[in-house]
Amino acid sequence: MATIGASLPISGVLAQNAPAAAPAAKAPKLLEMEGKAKLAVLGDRPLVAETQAALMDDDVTPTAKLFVRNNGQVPEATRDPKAWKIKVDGEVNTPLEITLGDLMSRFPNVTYQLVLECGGNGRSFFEPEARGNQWTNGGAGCPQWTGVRLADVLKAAGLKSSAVFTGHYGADPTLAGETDKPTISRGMPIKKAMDEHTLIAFKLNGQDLPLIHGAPVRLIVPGWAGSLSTKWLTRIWVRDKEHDGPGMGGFSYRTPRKPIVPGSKGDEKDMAILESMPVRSVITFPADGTKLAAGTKKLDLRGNAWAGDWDIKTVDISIDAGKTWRSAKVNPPANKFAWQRFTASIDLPSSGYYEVWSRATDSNGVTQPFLATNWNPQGYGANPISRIRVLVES
Ligand SMILES: Nc1nc2c(c(=O)[nH]1)N[C@H]1C(S)=C(S)[C@@H](COP(=O)(O)O)O[C@H]1N2
Ligand SMILES: [Mo]
Repeated sequence: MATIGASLPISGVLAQNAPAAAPAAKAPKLLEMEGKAKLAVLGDRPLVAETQAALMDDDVTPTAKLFVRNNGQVPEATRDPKAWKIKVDGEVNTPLEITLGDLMSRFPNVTYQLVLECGGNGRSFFEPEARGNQWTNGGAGCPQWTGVRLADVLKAAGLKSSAVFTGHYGADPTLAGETDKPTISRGMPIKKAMDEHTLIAFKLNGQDLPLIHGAPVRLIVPGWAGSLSTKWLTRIWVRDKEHDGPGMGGFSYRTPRKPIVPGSKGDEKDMAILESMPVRSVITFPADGTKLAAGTKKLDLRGNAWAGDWDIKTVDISIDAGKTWRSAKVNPPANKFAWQRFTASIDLPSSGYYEVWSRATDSNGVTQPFLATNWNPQGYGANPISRIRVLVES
């Protein structure tokens, strides 16, 4: 009979958010795609790949390292990007059908560094397992996006007083290959659509959008679930009520208004749309499992923290399971909705094994919990403290 000890996960109850590279964890399949780094593949059909923590060690996420999340197939590349048409209709005075070329020349072009984060980021930390792609913290990136403000386009169309919500459509076929129905179609309240950082984007890090990231044009709705940031954008429908496309109902992108029993079915009626993503920090250097030379007395670490609609106020580091905390230095964001880099130089009292924890607090005063909380069937909102393990050799 196996001993209890042998089956005990590291650090007992907290092992539910043990780093992905825990001894028992299988090595992930790595992405092989031109122009992309070897990201960890979470699914092939549709293609979903996350950025390993150690690959997130950048101020500005390089295009090669940006995670990929498709819900259907990748549409064919257009031969004439400038002729690509976007329709803006519904509760507007003057419906528009505008080519990408006209859009680029008619409205001011702006560039921001904006976090794009999958709504399910952190899902793997839920216990019991929630349905969906098992993201650790790598369903997020913060590259530079260039585009026009959605607000400018909506103003040009003239919002009617009945306008309350948007509904977004992209050109990607469903997994089954259908083109007559949307793969996913989410939408947001007009207030978020009118935020000056919500973009119709056509450049990523100064280059034309790659096909996999939505070429020739996509939405970027920073701080909220990535599913709002429609790739291969074809239409924005301005609605007089909450949008009801695929991805808007049931347990999709919704979290419980009152906590439910983990693993239970839940009740759709008690779910509310997930809006701002929660505060999160990721230690990006050193990599989990790093061995430090004997005699190492200091650990210089780096990471990123971000918090949906909010800024980061503080990041704290612990090497003793939260008994004591040290403040990290937190850089200001490049602009609103950019992630913030943190650095810390931590004294290591002796050789041996350490778990290094990072815990961010947002400008709203909300801190990352120790465990994924507010369990829900499709697993949104898991943002426990981030952890790496290091061994100082003796
Ligand atoms: N048309 C379309 N847009 C889409 C998706 C999709 O499947 N189809 N996936 C969404 C989701 S769930 C996320 S998290 C982001 C991912 O963007 P990326 O693949 O460029 O990282 O795109 C969003 N936009
Ligand atoms: Mo997503």
